[in-house]
Parts: sequence; C-alpha cells; structure tokens
Amino acid sequence: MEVRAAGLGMLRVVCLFAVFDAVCLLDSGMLFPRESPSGEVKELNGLWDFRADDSTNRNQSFERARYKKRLIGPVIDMPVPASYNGITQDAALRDFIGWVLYEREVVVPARWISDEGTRVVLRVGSAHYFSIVWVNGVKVTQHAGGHLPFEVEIGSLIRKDPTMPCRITIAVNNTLSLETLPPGKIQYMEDRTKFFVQNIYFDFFNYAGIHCPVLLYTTPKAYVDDISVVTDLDKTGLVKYKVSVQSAAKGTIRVTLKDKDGRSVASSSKPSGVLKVEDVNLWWPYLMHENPGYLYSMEVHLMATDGRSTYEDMYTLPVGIRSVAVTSTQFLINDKPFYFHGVNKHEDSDIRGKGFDWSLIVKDFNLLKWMGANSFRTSHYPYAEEILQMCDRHGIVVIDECPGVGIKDIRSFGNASLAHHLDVMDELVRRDKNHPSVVMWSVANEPASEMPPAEFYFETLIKHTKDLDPTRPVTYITDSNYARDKGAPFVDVICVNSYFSWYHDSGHLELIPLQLNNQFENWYGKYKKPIIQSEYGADAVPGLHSDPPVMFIEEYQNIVLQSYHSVFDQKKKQYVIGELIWNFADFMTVQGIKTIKTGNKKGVFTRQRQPKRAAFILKERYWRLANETGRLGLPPSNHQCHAVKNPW
Ligand code: GCB
Repeated sequence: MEVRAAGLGMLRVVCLFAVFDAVCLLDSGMLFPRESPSGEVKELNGLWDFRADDSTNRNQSFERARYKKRLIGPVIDMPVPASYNGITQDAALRDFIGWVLYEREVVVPARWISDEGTRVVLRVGSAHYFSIVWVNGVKVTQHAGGHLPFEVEIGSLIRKDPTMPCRITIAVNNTLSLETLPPGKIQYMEDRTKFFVQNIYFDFFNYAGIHCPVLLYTTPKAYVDDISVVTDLDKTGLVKYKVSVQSAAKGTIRVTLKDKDGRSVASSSKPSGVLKVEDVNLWWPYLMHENPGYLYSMEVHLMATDGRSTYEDMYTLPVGIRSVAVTSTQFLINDKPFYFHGVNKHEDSDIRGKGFDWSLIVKDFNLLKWMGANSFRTSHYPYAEEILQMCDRHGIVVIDECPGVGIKDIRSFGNASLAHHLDVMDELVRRDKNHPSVVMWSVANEPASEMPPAEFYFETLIKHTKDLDPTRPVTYITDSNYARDKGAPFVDVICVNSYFSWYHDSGHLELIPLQLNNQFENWYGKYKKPIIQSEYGADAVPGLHSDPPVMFIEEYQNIVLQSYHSVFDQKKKQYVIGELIWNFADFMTVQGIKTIKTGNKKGVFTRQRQPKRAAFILKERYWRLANETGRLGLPPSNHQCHAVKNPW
C-alpha cells in the first residue's frame, strides 16, 4: 500500500500543477471578508424591519414597489441572522410561502463615502432561497439559492447623495420549484380551503430568511479579489497559489507564508507560483496527530495603481498544508489511511432555525470533540463558512455537500436544473476551495439515481466538479440499489445510506448484520471503490425505555447502532473507510402523522444538545477507533482524560 500511495503522490503533484488551468470559476472571487490594515468590516446583524407579503397573489410588494420607500404596514422586528419561521407566535408566518421584505437603515462611516478610492461592498452571507437587494430603492443585485454568499459594490451608489441614509432592503422568497436546488413543487389546492402548499422531497423544515451575517466591508479600489491555494507534500510542503487582482493597471504583489509564530517560511513576488515549506507542519485531522489543524497564514500584499492613484491592499488567508488521495480501498490524508468516524449534521436549532449562532456552533464543536468525532458531512447543503473555519482550526474533516437534496422528480433532471446545479457547484467550490478541512465534494443526497437521465446528469455534474477542483474526490450520497444506480461509475468514493430494521423490516434488528454485509459486498463487488456508510440510525425519544426494545425507544436506537458497528469493524479491515451517524442532533421537519414525532429524532443528542444513551455508545466507539486508526497511540485509560480536556 505504501508503494501505491507513493505512486499516487506523483499523480497528485501532476494534478496540483494542472489545477489552475482547470475550468474557470465565476468571474470574481468570494474571499471571506476580514479586517486588515487596508479594509474594515461592519456587521449589520441585529434587528431589521420585516414584513411578509401575504397578499393573495404574493406580489403586492412588487406591484406597490414597497422597496422604494421605508416599509409601512404590519412591520415587525426580525433578528438577522435567523430564520423567520420560529420567531413569532404566528403559525401563518411559520409556514409562510412567498416574499418577505427585510429593511434597515445603516450609518455608513463618512470616510468610506468621501474616499473615492474605497470600495464599499454589501455582502449577504446567505438567504434562503431567492433574494433581491435594493439600496435606497435602487436594485443592486439578486441571487438564486440559499446557503451561499453573494455581494455587490455599493460605494458609487451611496456617493451619489451622501446626505441620504443608506437604506437596505432585501426581499427573500422561499418558494421551491422543480428547478431550484433543493427542488420542490407548489401544489394549488382544488378545494380552495388553502390557497397552495409547498411540497418538498427532503426531510427537514424549509427554514427561510437571512441565515448568515449581512456585512458592509471595504477594500481599496484596486484589490485582491481572489486567492486559490492547493497544497501537497513532496518531502517538503508545497503550496501552489494564484492571486487575482481587480482594477489594477499596474502593481506589485508580495506573498508571504508565515507559521504560527509569525515567522516567514516562504515568500514570492509573483501572482502565482509554488511556495516550498521545509520542515513543514502538516495539517492533520483531530485525533490523528497531537497537534491537529495546523494553519499557516498567507499574507498577500498588493501595491497597485490604476493610472491615477496608488492603492495598497492586504489579505491574510489561513492555509493548511495537507494532501488527499483515494485508492480502491482507502482514503489517504498526508499519505496515511484516514477513517471517517463522525456525524451528519444540520444547521438547526430551536427558535433561530437555520440562523447562524456562535453559541450553538461552539457548543457543537465541544460535543463533537467530546465524542471523539473526527469528521462530518454538511448534510444536506453548505454550512456557514465560519463553521468550516472552525473545522480548519480544530482538524475536523468535512465532506462538503451542495443543496442537491430531494432530486426525485424526473423533471428535476432537465437542462435547466442541471445548469443551476453546475452554477451552485461553481459557487460552492469558489467559496470553500481553500479550506484544508474540506476533503471531498458531495454533489447530491439520495437523488433518484436509478432514473435513466441520472447517468448523463451525474456524469456531467461530477466531471464539472472535478474540472473545478481536480485535487479533491467527488461523490454523491446514494440510497439506491447497487445494480440500478446510474451515477456510481463516476464517483471516487461510494457513499451509501441505509436504514435496516427501520424503513423496512421494522423491528427486525436481527436482520441488520446480514443485510449490511450484503450491502457492502454488493457495492464493493461491482465498483471496487472505497465505501462510506454515509447515514444509518434510528429515531429515539429520550427517556423512553422498553425491553425487549421497540422502535422509537432508546434501547432500540442503541441496538441498531451496535449491530451496524459490528459489521463496520469487519469491513473497515477491507474497504469501508468511514461511518457517519444519522444524526448528530434531533432536528425539525414538517408536521406529519407518520410517526409519533414532529421533527426527526434520530439525533444522538436532543435538539437542545443533551446526550441520549447513543451518544455515549458513539463516544466509547470513536475514542477506541481513534486509538486504532489514528496515530495518537492513546492507552485506553487516556480516553477519558482526552475527552474531558478542554481544547481551547
Ligand atoms: C435519509 C435522508 C435524511 C433523512 C433520513 C431519515 O436517508 O438522507 O435526510 O432525514 O434518511 O431519518 O429518514
């Protein structure tokens, strides 16, 4: 295997050099805004004015051009970031479908306005689903799709009349159609008791609103627009980089890579090149090394002129140096086998829904590390970029998923859907390409991959993603039968979801080992690719007990987990490279009569992040796996002490 890995290393280095000649990303960058000597950031989080357009045709806001003046009528306070659904006592707003308007007046620092050499950028971290933005009644941008950021330069607009306050209006529409991602369908009710309902094909609440921070930030007029970094190892650490600048007629660039102590370890004055780092500190996953998540800082310094003035811009990008490769039986990080023992998550919590919340994020990271989880998948959509930054720093490995969930209707495999899916992958790769924690792209979850159009759809989508980023493996998550799945030939890693003794053969826990064993043998036998069990689990209402166990009882969840684990333990010696529990925590879904629940209760933690018994079972297991498959060599007695050690 070592020999094979070395061969792969060579191949990877070739890839590394080819990467920047790959398909062009979108025409501008999407660097995370950071304060620097040349740029300021102003958060617009807090209370905004809010009004839902509940007119019968859901279009009155536009007919009456409400964005032209301050919002009037039934305007309420709405926190940003947050989903609006859980904020009031009004069930109609919880379940609202259509346009809502957010509005806020902002005081823009006078020097931002007076200095024509300053770009003022309005950035929305994410808003679900379709957004239109106006500044002082003038439309400045629009964006299709939740989860990912969009931005627009507004300096020239607000300079037109500096005496005017800067009034920002954001209209957000959560309607899903067969061509959105995720897809959905509006159904008009014939009996007219309800005007229409939104049908969805995924198992989580379609939370809506402004979910990530809204910012104003500045850069000089000539600025560092994008940085792409790809790393590898070849005795030394290799950092291949490319810097794109905007609005500079002429200029010089200085790129300096600094270690954690601020010492320069490599530098260059070219806009692209390879930095070599001797005695490199590699980026390692949590529990694979005693110093995981090592990050260098890449300082990019631009001195530029547009012919009339000179500008100086600085951007600092955290860089983790690591390699990723896949063989037919292994996933390698830094040429060492990596076993995913982790979770699937949701961005979901009481009241705020999918709204960004540092307290929740830090709590979740504490729980992940307590449990000994080394990885998660961003099921079923991209998470806030701040979460990936946490993963970079803590060494939590990420399978980064786009919102391609619930592609079940054959019409969602059409050209328009595919074109939008490709755009979303462009946006996702553009945002997340530099995160060392991201080791694989997932382009979809449980699509109807047995349908005939799935073959062309996934071949195109996966090829496009590999063109965007030849350095990371690509997958999608399947629940289809190995013999009928049309997309599997194109993926690098097979990711399979299965719920034996839950959605079928309910109650028959004794069938799990046989069925799971067959699942693995069949997929591996056909495709000879490494396999991740990307979902498995069972609902459990905490505090309910019964022996012998029945469904929805904690003991039942535990036996499901343990039955899966015994098979994983066999197969991980062969080609199974990971196990991700469904789910980290209970989460909200639409209401229904199918189960005793509102909300999915397959969490090993409750929605309030309290452990069920299953969390302790996983904790025991994950620390053991870390010991066996990681490189810490912890004696068992050390598990507890590592588990309780506060890493911050
Ligand atoms: C799945 C889906 C996930 C669901 C889960 C369940 O296969 O990928 O979104 O929540 O099953 O609990 O049904």
